[in-house]
Amino acid sequence: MVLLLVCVSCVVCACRKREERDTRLMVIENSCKELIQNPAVPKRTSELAETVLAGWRDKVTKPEPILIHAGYLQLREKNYSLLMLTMSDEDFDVAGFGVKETHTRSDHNSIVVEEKYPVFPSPGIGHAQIIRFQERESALQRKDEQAWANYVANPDRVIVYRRGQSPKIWIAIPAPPEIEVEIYIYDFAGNESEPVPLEYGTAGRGRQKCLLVTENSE
Ligand SMILES: [Ca+2]
Repeated sequence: MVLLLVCVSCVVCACRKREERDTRLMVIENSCKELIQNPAVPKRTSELAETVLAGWRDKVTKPEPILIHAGYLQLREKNYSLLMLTMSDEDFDVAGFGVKETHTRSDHNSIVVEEKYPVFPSPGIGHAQIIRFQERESALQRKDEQAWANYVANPDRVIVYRRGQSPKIWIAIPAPPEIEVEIYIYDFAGNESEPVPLEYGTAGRGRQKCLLVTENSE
């Protein structure tokens, strides 16, 4: 009897996992197809979308996350800007993102800023995400390590995150060649994606809409 219950439970669990993967695949297929078919999307981004799509379709769950595109929008009437991550993680456990900035001064000396932001409170993230951030205007504006350690240790972290009360996130607005910015994502198991350059606007069909919003707010 006990064995029978265990078997039924295993079958139900396997069905749920398959359904969950099918739903996630449907979402990722839509966003990847949009990127692949849009001629305005940079070749590097559409190639990453093709890699992601092939990865999901082979039905072998790979744990390494892939960041397809990292875009930003400056909201002139707000005290924050938006980071828009188009990403894929087949086991859906993205924990946060990292930022790598190179600030080159007029004397040609460079300052490199590297920070990791564990924004997501628990596994369950693996698709597109929009995150508020503060524009770093100087390489001296840095992540508050203590505030982030407190945030990660907070047992009510999920509630804090949902209320948008996580500590400040600093990201410089790219201005090459003086300021170059790359973003990558990582998961709870410690797997990291390759970095991609931070670019103005979002990827895909939303790109034009986002650009229009920004231009109209000027
Ligand atoms: Ca993962």
